[in-house]
Amino acid sequence: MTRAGFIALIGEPNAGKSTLLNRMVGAKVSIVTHKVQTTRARIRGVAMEGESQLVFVDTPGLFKPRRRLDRAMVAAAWGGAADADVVVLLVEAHRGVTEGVERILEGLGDIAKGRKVALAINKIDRVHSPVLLALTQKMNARFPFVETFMISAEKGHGVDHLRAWLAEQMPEGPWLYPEDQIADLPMRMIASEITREKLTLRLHQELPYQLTVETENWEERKDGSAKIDQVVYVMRDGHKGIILGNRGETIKAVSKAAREELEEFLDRRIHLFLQVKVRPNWLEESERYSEMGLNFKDGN
Ligand SMILES: Nc1nc2c(ncn2[C@@H]2O[C@H](COP(=O)(O)OP(=O)(O)OP(=O)(O)O)[C@@H](O)[C@H]2O)c(=O)[nH]1
Ligand SMILES: [Mg+2]
Repeated sequence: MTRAGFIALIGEPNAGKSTLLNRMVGAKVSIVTHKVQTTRARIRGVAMEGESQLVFVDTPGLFKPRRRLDRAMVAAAWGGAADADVVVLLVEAHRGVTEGVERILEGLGDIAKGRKVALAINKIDRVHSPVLLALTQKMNARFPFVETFMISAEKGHGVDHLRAWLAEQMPEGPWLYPEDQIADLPMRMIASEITREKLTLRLHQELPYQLTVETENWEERKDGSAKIDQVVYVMRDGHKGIILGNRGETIKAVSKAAREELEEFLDRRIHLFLQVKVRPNWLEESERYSEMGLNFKDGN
């Protein structure tokens, strides 16, 4: 008898949701950075555990939204939780019950009505065990989690145990994806995300938030390689200058890093061309949202 279902990973920005998704899938499907608000839309990764197919849904971090993009991201995250069979709330071991975690706990009541909610205390590599015990008790006093796991998504501690438990929770039924599929995200979007990750890692302060990357053209070549054209949208001339860098060195380095990762992911040669365009109002353009996989109206 086969099983299959959806597992939503939710939590504050930077909790390690994307890191966990990638580890579960065994490949880098969702981008990861040390900065908050890296993931912008729901990203599905598929993992197999025995006869169970686990479809992990990585979501944007949950935080107090201020701008349209924030609101669309937070709506996508809660929507992911509401659509799942099991929800896993990730909290950071060393940060404990923050204000942000409190706010998520308030929203969990409704979500728990139709599904199981488990707690995963992540980044246990950063704390000593007494802290974990106290945090487990505190969290479980606030919300009736069906199970608590202590993990390090980065180092892999406790992840097998979590995966095995999740496999048992999946409803009986046919698999939802071919056995060898690891992600449900168009290649052009994966390509845009990789470039956005490299930009985010290189740029400082608020800038990563103010840009978006789109794959405009994807051309298959006879020699087996592909030519990919991407546009980086920014809001101001000054931002364009920062992204280009002195004599174009920043954009060159980003382009090289993104190309190398894409080549590894696709196992073929890639020619990547990046163009930076100033678009003062892109955060208010519905097309930008659909390209990101978000619902523009959710940002109202
Ligand atoms: N020490 C430690 N760091 C971790 C662990 N898991 C994730 N990280 C780091 O935490 C940072 C954030 O990880 P992400 O996976 O991008 O977090 P996220 O929850 O997806 O963040 P958003 O997409 O912004 O909501 C990265 O620098 C990770 O390397 C862990 O188990 N231990
Ligand atoms: Mg993420």
